[in-house]
Amino acid sequence: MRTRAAVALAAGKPLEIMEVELEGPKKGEVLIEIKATGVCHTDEFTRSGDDPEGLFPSILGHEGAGIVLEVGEGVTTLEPGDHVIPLYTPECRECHACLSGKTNLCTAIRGTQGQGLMPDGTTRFKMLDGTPIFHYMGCSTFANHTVMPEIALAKVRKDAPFESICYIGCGVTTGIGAVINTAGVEIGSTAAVFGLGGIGLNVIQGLRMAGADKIIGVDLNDDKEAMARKFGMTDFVNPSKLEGQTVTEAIVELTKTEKDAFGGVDYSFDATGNVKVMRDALECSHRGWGVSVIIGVAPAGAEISTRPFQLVTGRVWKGTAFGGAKGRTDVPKIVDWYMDGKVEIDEMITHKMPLEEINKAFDLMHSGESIRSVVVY
Ligand code: NAD
Ligand code: AHE
Ligand code: ZN
Repeated sequence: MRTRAAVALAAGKPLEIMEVELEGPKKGEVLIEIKATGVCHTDEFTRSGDDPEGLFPSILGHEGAGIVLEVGEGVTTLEPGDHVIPLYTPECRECHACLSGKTNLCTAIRGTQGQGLMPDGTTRFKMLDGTPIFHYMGCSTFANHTVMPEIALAKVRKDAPFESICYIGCGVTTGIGAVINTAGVEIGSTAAVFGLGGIGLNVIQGLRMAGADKIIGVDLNDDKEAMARKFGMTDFVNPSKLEGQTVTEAIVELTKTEKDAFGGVDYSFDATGNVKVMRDALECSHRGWGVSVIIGVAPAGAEISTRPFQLVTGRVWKGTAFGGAKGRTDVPKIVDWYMDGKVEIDEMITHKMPLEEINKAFDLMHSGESIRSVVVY
């Protein structure tokens, strides 16, 4: 069939809207009509050329929601008409990782996924001249139709609006999951969140759900403060406005009490992708027990560093992918939370646009005007 897609033809170039050919689902695969997709900073990371796994031409997008149109041979858990959220972290429930109970990082198809290919080593997308187009993170939601493996689709209730729940396909789940699954934040904790964008705000939302007392938000853009306060941020620090103090010192100062001369937060989160910020996030966490979670994705060649003394004195550095969520199991539950009013999504979706205007979503991200842009097909 033919479908419309925004194609990344080369690193650093705007996406180009075009008709592409899409082959139908093979064994174990499913054809989906994508109804809406969020634009995450990770899409920009790859579009820009910073992603060591970036491939071109490719169809980016990994934060979608849609309807099953057709299932391939052997598909048993989905049927046409089902509503689904694509998963860049699949859940096969059979691989060593899934059976370990220790991680959400299913390994069933990670090899081919990272090469922009379907599990059989081929692509389903091609240009009208026959040039193959790579898949992206196993999803490619910047196409009106896509083909995905059954194990990478979460079946969700049919009354949930696509334009909102697409965000659960990455940002919402990553932010809330980082707090609940990865950090394991307890009631009464103190926390710092670096980067108050589409992920950071969901970390704040997760911290409020977990019952954190003090939630310090850090961003270079003052315009992010108001929205973050609505979601539960109690204190705001703009590192570029500090005089005679580092951001780490400012956070330590905000958390010192009469009983605690050391100060430092119980939990910190990087949602910027900047390795210097990752260091600040670790170093503002509490001596003896602070846990710092890296969410941000850093460019090829970037490395983190700190004095080993920071770890010797009890701080723990962790990372999280998709908030540690097991997609087929957890995503339908998060959709229920949204429908039951337990998590907020709509206020964070600041812009909606048709596919033809998708490049605006990247402009809005760069200018700091948006939290999340959603493309509605
Ligand atoms: P975003 O662009 O919406 O937000 C980033 C925020 O960080 C912006 O508000 C920006 O002003 C702020 N910022 C930038 N540099 C800063 C600095 N030096 N100090 C303080 N604030 C700074 O991006 P997003 O969609 O929220 O994504 C955030 C990061 O998380 C990206 O690196 C993205 O690739 C990554 N991510 C990771 C996962 C995962 O599973 N680990 C999932 C989704 C996104
Ligand atoms: N390709 C990059 C890594 C990108 C990355 O870390 N992706 C996250 C999800 S970001 C979603 O917005 C992830 O899930 N990582 C686990 C995995 O298996 O990719 C690189 O640096 O090579
Ligand atoms: Zn994402």
